[in-house]
Amino acid sequence: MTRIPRKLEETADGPLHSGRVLSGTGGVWQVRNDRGEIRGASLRGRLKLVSDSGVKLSVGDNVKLIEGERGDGWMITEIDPRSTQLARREPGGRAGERVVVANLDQVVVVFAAANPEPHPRMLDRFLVIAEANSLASRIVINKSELAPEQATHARFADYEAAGYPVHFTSVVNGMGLDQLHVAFDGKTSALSGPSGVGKSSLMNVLYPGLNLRVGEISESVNKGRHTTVGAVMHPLPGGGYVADTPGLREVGVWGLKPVDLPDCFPEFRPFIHACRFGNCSHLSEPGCAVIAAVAAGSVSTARYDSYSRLRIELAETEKRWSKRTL
Ligand SMILES: Nc1nc2c(ncn2[C@@H]2O[C@H](COP(=O)(O)OP(=O)(O)OP(=O)(O)O)[C@@H](O)[C@H]2O)c(=O)[nH]1
Ligand SMILES: [Mg+2]
Ligand SMILES: [Zn+2]
Repeated sequence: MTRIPRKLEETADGPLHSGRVLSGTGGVWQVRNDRGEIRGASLRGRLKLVSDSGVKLSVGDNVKLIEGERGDGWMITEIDPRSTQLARREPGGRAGERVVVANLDQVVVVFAAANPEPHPRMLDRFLVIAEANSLASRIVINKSELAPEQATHARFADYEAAGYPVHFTSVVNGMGLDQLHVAFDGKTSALSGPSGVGKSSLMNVLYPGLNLRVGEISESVNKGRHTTVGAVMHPLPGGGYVADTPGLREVGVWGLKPVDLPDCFPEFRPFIHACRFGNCSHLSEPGCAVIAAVAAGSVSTARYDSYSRLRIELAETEKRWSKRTL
């Protein structure tokens, strides 16, 4: 197979430009080029062969483009190597990896202080998924005006202690919006969190003109066809992108081995190599430094509880899958 030269500005096919894939799940993709133009693009024939054998094009990919033959769109001639990727297991529990967004700088997990009530166990799952994909996370607690400030801060103190930046915001009174704006600018962020917490409202108030739909039950509209609903990247006026990732609520901790879970809890890291047994699961072993840290109050009981639940879940999943391949 002939390689397409990466550095050339001009090829036999015409001018080569760079772009970023904004949306699409196969077939036609929406791509934004380095001049800010957005058009439909399809994979060039020989890239399709490559994608059949492994690397699939994903939202967030950086690509090289040429004019399509009929002049009505672009052809994607090359997919640049990815710096990061957020992957999830196939819906329905089937084994297999699916890249949700490529080249992310951070995951921004949004919950509400109230209405709907935040579920810390769900937040922990989102954070583990980000950690397992080696992505930095940022937590946003929106609708802050609906709950007493001190109580809300106390509720999320575990996360600040673990080293996660936590933003307390309100679309209603403007609290925390300036700092959040700075956190998004110039970066590629994946926005996730439960329905109704105000993700779209936040983006609309931070970036007027994005016009994301607010208050619609976006998830239920897509119910039953989650497999075809992919992430959509929105270019931000000041540079950077934000990716809406519907269906991320169903994100599984696919491919994560139980032994890799402790490292996905940043506040465990100082302790995980200090246990008596090298293969300590930190669930019940004598001489476990993590359990000791929980008892001493250096690691939060709630976070440890999330860890032990997830660890057991992952061990069960692993067992089921290994049985299936026998
Ligand atoms: N009180 C209060 N309400 C808010 C705030 N932000 C958003 N809302 C309201 O919360 C509701 C849900 O907001 P959305 O922005 O649609 O929520 P979402 O997270 O995008 O929801 P999905 O798209 O379903 O995932 C709307 O009625 C908003 O007006 C806030 O800071 N305070
Ligand atoms: Mg929304
Ligand atoms: Zn241990």
